[in-house]
Amino acid sequence: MKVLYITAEAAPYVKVGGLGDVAGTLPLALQKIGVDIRIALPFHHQIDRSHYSLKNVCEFDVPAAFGPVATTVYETKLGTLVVYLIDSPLMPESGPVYAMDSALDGPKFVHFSLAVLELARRLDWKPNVLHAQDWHTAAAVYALHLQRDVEKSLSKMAALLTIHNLPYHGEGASKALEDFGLPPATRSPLPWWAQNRPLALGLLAADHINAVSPGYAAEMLTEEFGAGLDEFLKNHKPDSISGILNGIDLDEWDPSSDTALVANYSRSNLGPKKDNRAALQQELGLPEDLQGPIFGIVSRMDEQKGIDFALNALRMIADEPWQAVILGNGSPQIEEAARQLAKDFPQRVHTRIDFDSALGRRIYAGVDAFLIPSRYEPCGLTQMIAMRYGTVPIARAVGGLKDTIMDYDSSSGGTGFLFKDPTPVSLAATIRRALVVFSDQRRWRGLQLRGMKEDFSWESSADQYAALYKRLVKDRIE
Ligand code: NHF
Repeated sequence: MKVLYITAEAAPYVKVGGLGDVAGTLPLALQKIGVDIRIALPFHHQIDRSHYSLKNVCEFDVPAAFGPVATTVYETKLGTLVVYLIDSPLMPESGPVYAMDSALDGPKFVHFSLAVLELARRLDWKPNVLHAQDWHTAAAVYALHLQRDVEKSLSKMAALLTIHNLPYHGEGASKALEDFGLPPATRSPLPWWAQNRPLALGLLAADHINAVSPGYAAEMLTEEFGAGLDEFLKNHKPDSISGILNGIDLDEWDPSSDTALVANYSRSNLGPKKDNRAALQQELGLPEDLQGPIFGIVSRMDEQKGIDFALNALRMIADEPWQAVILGNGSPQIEEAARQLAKDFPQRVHTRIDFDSALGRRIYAGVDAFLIPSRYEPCGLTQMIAMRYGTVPIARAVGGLKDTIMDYDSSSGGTGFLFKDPTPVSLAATIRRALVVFSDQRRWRGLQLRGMKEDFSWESSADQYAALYKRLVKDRIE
């Protein structure tokens, strides 16, 4: 079984969000259990050419309405795992990995998707699974579907599309699909408005669709979370949608060896966590005589993450003792609201508008509870990291959050606190519930220890992906 894992980002080469973490770790976990897997990645300008040893694999043109696109494929290695970096004049020389407007990203990602298929045709190593992620690579799934019945070299290749974020359809990229000769699916069960969107076409064409948690796989079929595609997905091929929970890299996220911390600790030696708490308060100028918990937020600041209403929830519980540390960047309005909270509560709140991974680690270790108020969350990695660091998550009961956090209950325990409605009132009520438990340090410690005991390694997810690949290959051959 040979798997070509195709993604817009992968750590350590280029990482914007959770997809980068997953794409940089899952293939390695799969390789470890014997899956012959390679990664294909656009050669973004953010990838430092001088840093990696690069081999030129092949060069070809990808035809387009505006003329052929000269494409060069390089090979580099992540350990022993082969990574293809695909370069072309359509790769911008500056600017972000993802533009705010998917129309600007259309040509680079549609070209990338088609170039990956062309690479698959040319390699001696013949993939029998194409594993695409999100809209950026969904055009490869659609193109494969259109071509594999007439092209022998592609006929044995099955396609899996993993959904990390359903609402991003790549709607602005329809012009690019047309330019690269990919027709809209006008006579398909897709809603008319989705028939020329890369993600929808990938969903239509994939042999299997999986979400990054079982919870989100089920939610995608509902109006609230289906991003307009719920009816289509509900009526899609039976057994063709499932969920596999993401994992985290347990070596990378380990409070007993994390060098960013002032004091290391573990489940059997939790004491030094409080030194990290005191050090964080000192670092950020927050008073150390606090009786209540410190809440942490480390997040992209956009609508999905619900930071806007979490800030209001904190205002609603100003009568209680707590502090909050907020780190992240994104939407200017949410950034401003987070700054304003710190201005209004200078003795309690520290806001840092930044992407600072070392400070992020000190926050995971130094705070008591972590706020994850997402409006939707396909999997979420921060709750798993928080629990590993003995920090109790307070999260909305959606998607992967509800799959990984057990809501506290005085008789059966639990690993965190879950709330239902994406409103300040609902979150404030849940924080008050957490404050009561925090005031009994013995019960709080139980929460911490149970969370630290959870197994969020990639192993079981990798086994599930391997089994799914096997099934897809078998179905394709039969
Ligand atoms: O964990 C990686 C990540 C998810 O919930 C996260 C999200 C984007 O929204 O799968 O992708």
